Amino acid sequence: DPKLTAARMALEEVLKRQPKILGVGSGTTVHKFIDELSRSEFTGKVVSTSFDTTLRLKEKGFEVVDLMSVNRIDVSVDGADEVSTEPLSLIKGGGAALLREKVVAELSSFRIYIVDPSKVVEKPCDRGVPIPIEVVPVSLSAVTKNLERLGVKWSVRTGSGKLGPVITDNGNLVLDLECNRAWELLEEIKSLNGVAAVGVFERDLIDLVIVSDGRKYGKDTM
Ligand code: DER
Repeated sequence: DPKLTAARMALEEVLKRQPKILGVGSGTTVHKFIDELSRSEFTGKVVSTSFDTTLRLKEKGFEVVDLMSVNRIDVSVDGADEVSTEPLSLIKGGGAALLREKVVAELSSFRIYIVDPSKVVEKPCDRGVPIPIEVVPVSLSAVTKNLERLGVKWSVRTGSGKLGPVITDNGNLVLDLECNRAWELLEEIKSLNGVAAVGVFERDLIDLVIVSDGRKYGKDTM
């Protein structure tokens, strides 16, 4: 199971660094990491990036510390929807947890991402996944009007089990943007009034990407 393999490789890195506070991302690869972490000798505190991760950590008996109450995080582990290598960057937000994931990454000293080989491409957008953005509901019309002005195709993310749009853990909406045009306009999109987060993590938020086939990108491991 490549997700389990990547999770175990990340756990090894984490235990080497003996973090007092560990940031835990979201998604199915991170689910495997949480399972492995719960069976390890890790004794630190954890901060979460989603209700899903919080409930899973709580279920495993971890003390989940409120993200707002920490000033810094030692190490974080998260997944990604696309890893491009030229330049090294991530597309995240497939699980609609992008805002808190980016907060954790910005507070963390060492950020580890775990992916299976299907996520790794050479150029941004090669994988064909959209770029998610988190939008404050009241600003939806203004944001979509601006996206159309910029020539960016968008769609409101709808989920299963609920009619209408996905609502994030922060009470916001998610728009999925066609990747190529959005990639060219990342700074403009980030600056639109009502856009709370953009699901692209660039080099400054990446320390180590671990692929389950053994490839590693970013800073050398310790
Ligand atoms: O939303 C995210 O960025 C998550 O990390 C997630 O999309 C990762 O995907 P996975 O479920 O394949 O690990």
